[in-house]
Amino acid sequence: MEPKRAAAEKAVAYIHDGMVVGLGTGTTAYWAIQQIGKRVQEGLHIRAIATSSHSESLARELGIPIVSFSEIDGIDLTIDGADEVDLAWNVTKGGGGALLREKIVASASKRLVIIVDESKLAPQLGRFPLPVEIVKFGHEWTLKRLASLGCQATLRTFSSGDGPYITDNGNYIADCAFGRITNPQILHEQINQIPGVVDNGLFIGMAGSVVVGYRDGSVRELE
Ligand code: ABF
Repeated sequence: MEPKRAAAEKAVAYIHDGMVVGLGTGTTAYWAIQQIGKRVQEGLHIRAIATSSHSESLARELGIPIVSFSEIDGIDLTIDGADEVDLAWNVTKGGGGALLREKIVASASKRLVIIVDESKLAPQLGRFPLPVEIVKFGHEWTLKRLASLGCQATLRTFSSGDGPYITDNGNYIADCAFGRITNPQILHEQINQIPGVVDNGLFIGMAGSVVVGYRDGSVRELE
């Protein structure tokens, strides 16, 4: 089985009846949503909150009951992908442009299970450009402030070239190539102090579990 799918299906086994489940975004989370949909069709009773309009549409197609934050007191378990995971389980997210809703859902979750293939494991964060959600107004200045922290900050555009990428929340994404992030906690604080920044893709100390699918076909939860 493909490593991302193996990690996703192992994590979905943690879900039990009555849970409120956070649905991640990305190609790994896609397999988790597919497996959750299968279990719902087999009788699993859950409610779910999605971290993106794309994941919500997929979940609805599969018959997964979608709720909003107005209908729940919290989330029991969120399963989501990542772009990088370091040795302390700090995570870079947002390559899929959903970092803000992902962080809100993760922060409301009793347990966040990160699902990745082994290519996402890194001794230190930074190889993957850090996504930062920024508002449109003054974004040119915000990009300059981000660059002054020591990165190459570029405005994410649609792959079709049709202008800046717009998030589900109507904001822009700046991709910030730091190369190496020696202190993710400090960088997280520095970035979020910049006016115009909504949030960034550093998830510090939020991952409760990390499940990894390997190329040799094995899958395991990191200790
Ligand atoms: C999402 O999953 C994003 O935060 C992250 O960028 C992406 C990882 O990509 P994939 O699972 O497609 O490799 O949660």
